[in-house]
Amino acid sequence: MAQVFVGLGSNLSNPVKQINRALASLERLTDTSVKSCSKLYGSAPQGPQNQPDFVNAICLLETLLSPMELLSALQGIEQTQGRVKKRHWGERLIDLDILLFDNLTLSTPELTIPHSEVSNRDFVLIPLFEIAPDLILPNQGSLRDLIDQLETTYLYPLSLSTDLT
Ligand code: ROI
Repeated sequence: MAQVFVGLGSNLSNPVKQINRALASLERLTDTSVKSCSKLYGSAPQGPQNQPDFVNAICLLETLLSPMELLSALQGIEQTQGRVKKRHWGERLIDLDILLFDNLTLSTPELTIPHSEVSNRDFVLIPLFEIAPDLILPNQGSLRDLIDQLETTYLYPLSLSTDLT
């Protein structure tokens, strides 16, 4: 079983509902189970500022799927849920990213693991810290140090948990 951290983000059409729908779909994936989930966080948009705040969360999966199989499963969930990509770094209904896949490093045109933006995104690092405080990232050191290096954070807990926690 591989341990995989997946990031969830949404800033359109009731983001909390979108995140919970995606989590329910993750629970139904073959050969995969959802082990834990962070709380939901509100976060100021990275990229263009003239879009709604995001809701972000992280969950830990255990899976027998390969990275590419998991990627296409996540893309399937995004498609069924109705992913709309309006502009680069713009608003989205649901975004599911493979952040870490065991200690694997992988760089192909389709998939980069660890996700290239993990180490500088507060909306990834802080929810990740909530469920895996002792995590060491391949080639990037400890999660704790990465968080210490964040300059500012624009993250606020939503005092809501996912339907699964
Ligand atoms: N900004 C925040 N705060 N959260 C996201 O999930 C997110 N996702 C993105 C871009 C548009 C880069 N900005 C984001 O893809």
